[in-house]
Amino acid sequence: ARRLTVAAAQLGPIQKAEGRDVAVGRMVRLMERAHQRGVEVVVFPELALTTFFPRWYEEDRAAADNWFEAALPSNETAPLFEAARKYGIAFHLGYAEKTPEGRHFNTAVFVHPSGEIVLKYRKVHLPGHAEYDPVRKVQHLEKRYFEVGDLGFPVVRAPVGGAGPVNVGMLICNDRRWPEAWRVLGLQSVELVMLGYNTPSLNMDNRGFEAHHLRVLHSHLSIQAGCYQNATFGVAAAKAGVEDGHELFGHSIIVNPQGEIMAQATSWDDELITADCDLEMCRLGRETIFNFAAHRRVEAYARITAQ
Ligand code: CDT
Repeated sequence: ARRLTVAAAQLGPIQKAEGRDVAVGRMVRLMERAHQRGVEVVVFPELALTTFFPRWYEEDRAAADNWFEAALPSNETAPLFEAARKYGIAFHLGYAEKTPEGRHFNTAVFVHPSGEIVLKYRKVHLPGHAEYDPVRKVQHLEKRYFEVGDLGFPVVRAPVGGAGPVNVGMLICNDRRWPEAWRVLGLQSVELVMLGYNTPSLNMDNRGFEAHHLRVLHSHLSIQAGCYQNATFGVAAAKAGVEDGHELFGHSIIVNPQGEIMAQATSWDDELITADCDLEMCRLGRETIFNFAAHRRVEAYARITAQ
């Protein structure tokens, strides 16, 4: 068995007025708890260091730059890297990235306990809109503040914990709803998909009714199907609770390659959920029903990549 103990570190709300020091302090405490439970990988949510700022409209885009990280680690995020080194824990962090060239991305990194960034991913599926939308109850301005990710869906084979090399990949929030994104990871034999999300409990688009309970169903359905159809473990960490007056539904989960939920958060607060993963479980799907080499029919899939 190749065993790996993973955790989703759900975060309760981070209010607009709260600085990164508050979020990082809470995250370090979650890493302490992870260490006590023998965790080898901790997954933090999307845009984990601040409130979910794309709900706030700035006419001048540059005025939103204070939500972005120009360097990682920085003085404010260094305690995360120190905790990783101290406890020998790898971690996944979602954050807003501003590159030296002034480009903006919704980004996640996977950091080895040594502090080395072994994988970076930039969100491809940006939901929402670029201009202020008067019909919406709450704005969702990801298309205003971020460029579409330019790194594809990379998978890297990295040493993680005691399991030896593991094929790790990442998705960010809305990406989890797109089977194509999962499949591109699956085609690289991914074994562990890490993803963070900030998802409102209500559809704020205000253009039709979507029942409250379906929001969680759609999130779990997407993650469970993605894991099953690509024979991978998935660790999905939410930001949860009432943030700036708006509710995010939480319900972080860890899923196995059979699509089963192994652990689920039950609070809207900072909460660590963990699971012991036997990575050999990925082989069953990959060598039978989802043996891609034997059973995929790419000649029938041309529409998937046609513009
Ligand atoms: N952060 C993020 O991608 N959230 C979206 C909300 C969709 S509503 C514009 C999601 O798919 O969960």
